[in-house]
Amino acid sequence: MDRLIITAAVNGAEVMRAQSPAVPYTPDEIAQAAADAHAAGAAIVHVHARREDGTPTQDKAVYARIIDAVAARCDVIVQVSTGGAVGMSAQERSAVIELAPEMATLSVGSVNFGDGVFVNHPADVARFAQRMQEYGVVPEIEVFEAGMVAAAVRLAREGLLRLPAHFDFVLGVPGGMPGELRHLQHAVDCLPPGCTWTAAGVGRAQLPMAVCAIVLGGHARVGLEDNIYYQRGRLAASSAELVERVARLARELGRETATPDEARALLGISRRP
Ligand code: KMH
Ligand code: ZN
Repeated sequence: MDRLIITAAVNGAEVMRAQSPAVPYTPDEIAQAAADAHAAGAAIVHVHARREDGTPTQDKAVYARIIDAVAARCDVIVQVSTGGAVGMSAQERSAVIELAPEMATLSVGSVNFGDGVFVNHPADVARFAQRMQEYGVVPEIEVFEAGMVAAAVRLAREGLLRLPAHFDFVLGVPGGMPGELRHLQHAVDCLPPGCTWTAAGVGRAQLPMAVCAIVLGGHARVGLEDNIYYQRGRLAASSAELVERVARLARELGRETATPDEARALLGISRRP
């Protein structure tokens, strides 16, 4: 099996300090959380831009500050969000692609997202994919329902995506596929040959999905975006603490963690910003 790529999703767009005081908001706080997660074993950090008060923004100037602040600390891969927050327009979400980051998320379908709807119109998805090709950005395809894998294959047939690609199975969003092994296994079984995948379990599904991914030969995403608890009743001190546990479990199960450069090789990232 390949080395395990751990992605740290350090803040997201929805979780606020009122829920977890460890959620980073400013570019410096996000970069420090990224560096700490990297030191704990993460090869990729998935980041969302926030304003000073913590509200989500897709302002590309803020993303540029985050990317620079991370690069000043370590060589971890920065994967920016083009998902943003529920309710944002596709236009505001996509502006960050123009920074030509190493990686960006690409959501390929719509899904109920808790009390809201995460809307991804097919025409917008095609534009996001096209822009990522233009700017040489490696996409991570976000899959909230197994049928979204077929949507990605359709994009590839239209020449908007290169296969094999890298997928992120998000399990446990209320409205999406549940955080259970049978759902993860089905999503994996739907993949075209040669694709790589990460499992991101939400809430209490985070740790079990990460362990399933370690054993099945996938990769794992943890962090405060998806889950703020270390264990029942105890908040995680940081995303790094969640990364450190998965890295330790992976080693116990016979998989070493990938460095950022090893992850670049596995995911076909050839260009450093
Ligand atoms: N905040 C969610 C609505 C992504 O980063 O690309 C979407 C999201 C996915 O977090
Ligand atoms: Zn995200």
